[in-house]
Amino acid sequence: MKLYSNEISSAASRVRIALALKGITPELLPVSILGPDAENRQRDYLDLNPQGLVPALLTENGTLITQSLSIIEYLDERFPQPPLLPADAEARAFSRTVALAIAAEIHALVPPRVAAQLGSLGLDATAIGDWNRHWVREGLSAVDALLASRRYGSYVAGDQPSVGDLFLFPQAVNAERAGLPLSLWPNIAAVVGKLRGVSAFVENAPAPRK
Ligand SMILES: N[C@@H](CCC(=O)N[C@@H](CS)C(=O)NCC(=O)O)C(=O)O
Repeated sequence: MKLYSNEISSAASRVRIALALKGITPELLPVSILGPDAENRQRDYLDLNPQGLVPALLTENGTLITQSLSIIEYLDERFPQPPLLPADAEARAFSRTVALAIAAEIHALVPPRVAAQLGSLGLDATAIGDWNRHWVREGLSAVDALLASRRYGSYVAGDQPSVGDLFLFPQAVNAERAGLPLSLWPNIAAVVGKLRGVSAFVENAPAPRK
């Protein structure tokens, strides 16, 4: 399998962590995502993946699977051990709730394409940074409250990492880099503290932007 990826991408980080937990080493195909010449906006990549985003997984059959949650669930169905969704249906729903609370309500508001559009509307780098921190702070505060009310174990949804953890860890790492300490969110801090003991997470965290 081949993974279109970028080292700074938190969405690609989720998939790299899943692959590492499954013991799978894909061929990594780097796609640049920053600046006017970013490869993800070029015709070649858009012909392959019309959304122009990473990650995208190319299976051995030549099928391209996009969207990190779809890729992770595909991997989990094909390679069931260790499972990335809890056995209990309510815990499974909660794990996906946390994943989507991050992917749909935080990450979708702060990727490079949104920053570029805000810049073209006249916002400067300081204002765009404030925009990003606002949505991350608001979104992670909601996730922290969810975790406070619905913890199923020491990770997001049980005593094993599951999809919710795969989405939480990269977002939390990037929040700290943006100047938002995890001490703001004690429940997230506790889970991320556990995840820092799992090499698949630590070794596949998003790299800092240079
Ligand atoms: N919902 C998508 C989000 C993918 C996404 O936004 N990836 C970012 C990198 S973290 C990207 O490719 N950004 C390029 C851009 O914003 O132009 C997923 O979960 O895979």
